[in-house]
Amino acid sequence: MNCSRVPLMNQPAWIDELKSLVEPGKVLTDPDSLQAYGKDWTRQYDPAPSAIVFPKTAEQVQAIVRWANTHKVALVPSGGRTGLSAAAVAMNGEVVVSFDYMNQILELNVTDRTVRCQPGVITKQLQNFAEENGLYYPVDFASSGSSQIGGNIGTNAGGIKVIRYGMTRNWVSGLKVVTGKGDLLELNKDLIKNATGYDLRQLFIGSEGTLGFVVEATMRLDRAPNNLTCMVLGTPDFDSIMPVLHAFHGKLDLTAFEFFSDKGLARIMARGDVPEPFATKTPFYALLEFEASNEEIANQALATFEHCVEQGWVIDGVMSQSKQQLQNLWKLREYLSETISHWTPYKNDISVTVSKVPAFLREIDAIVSAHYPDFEVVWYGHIGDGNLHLNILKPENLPKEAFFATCAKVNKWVFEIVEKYNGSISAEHGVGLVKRDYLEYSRSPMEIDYMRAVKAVFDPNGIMNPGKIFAL
Ligand code: S2G
Ligand code: ZN
Repeated sequence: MNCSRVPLMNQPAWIDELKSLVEPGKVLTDPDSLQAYGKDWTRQYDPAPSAIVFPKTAEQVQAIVRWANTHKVALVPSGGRTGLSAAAVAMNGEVVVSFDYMNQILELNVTDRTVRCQPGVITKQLQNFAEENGLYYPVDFASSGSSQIGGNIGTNAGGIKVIRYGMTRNWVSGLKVVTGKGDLLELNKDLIKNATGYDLRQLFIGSEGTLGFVVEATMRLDRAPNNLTCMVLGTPDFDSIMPVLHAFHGKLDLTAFEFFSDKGLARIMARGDVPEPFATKTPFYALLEFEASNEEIANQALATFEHCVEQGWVIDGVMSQSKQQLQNLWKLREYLSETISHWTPYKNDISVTVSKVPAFLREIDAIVSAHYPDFEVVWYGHIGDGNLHLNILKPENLPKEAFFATCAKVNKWVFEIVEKYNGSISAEHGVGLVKRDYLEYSRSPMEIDYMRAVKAVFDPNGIMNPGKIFAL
């Protein structure tokens, strides 16, 4: 059943009823708030929610969901609004449910190495809290200073440390959720081992707010890493990067293995606030990180570097000698997303198994170069996980709509190659609206039917983030 799209402004009674469910001043309908809270980091959609509501407790979230079921009003979850697939975009008069006021770290359990927190906790806040307590929250990415734990769970956020630590779903030991029916479920109870049927916690992780809302999460922490050290290596071509990965993976326990192209580096250098890694210019760069917890490991890294140079896979390179230099080298990779955002990039976030990356990227690069001869293509990503970020920069003189329309034409060919390699059309950014119409390149029609059936169980009236992941 599709819920109504009638803007709430025409039905003031509903706004008053919605206001009665939360504290005074926690429902906004002013244009600036609607604009700010009705979108995420995607640029293609014009936000048009009816209202923004700010619950402070799980009970208030339940009341809002029950209210929405009664009035068949769509609800859109809103965390840090750093998403790149428009999963948090509200453009059809929906009510946005923001967790900005459910942002408390509730309890640290040192023995279990867990932190119980509310969904509005900022990712960086959790990382800092763990560090202050001698522990480590290892899921990290460029937007961690703004993203919220609830949104990280909703999209199963990945980022730059997946090669060692996995995705967000590896770090959730318990969830409290409010389903699309308004029921409060406590999932997995923070247990390490719990073989008692379907793991509904894992079902919610990555569901992009289409099954219900996360109202509390217990996150696992790890031991703090020792003396993280980073190398940036210049490679003569793309094909040299994977042998470098295998050479280092065989000798070191990597915590990260990223890549970026010379065009990406040039955009970072143009900022003027990041030191150049070394003078030699190369077409591609690998960035790897490991724990140099003793001198033997550091020497092993240097020996492997020498081996890669002898093999012709690496032309030049640098290894961090201090925490400051480690941070400066990471800026070369982590600043990319924000830096190129000024050119309104058309993004693809695609993945294949690591063994298929060389052939896969060659085919994708050929298609993209053939169809975008006049556009600047910037490659970067988490190549150690098989995850590539393809960014096409908008020419200054080309209107956004024309640019996106031109780029979208090539999606068919790009996603046919993804399908051919059994890859994913969305490795870590989620489906939302942006990738919704391409889902069948990665998921079978039968799988999609099962997903729809699962959604119908948790959200029978279709009020939870309708139109995201799959069309109504
Ligand atoms: C990254 C961030 C978003 C993007 O930098 O790894 O996931 O694609 C991205 O710019
Ligand atoms: Zn990424």
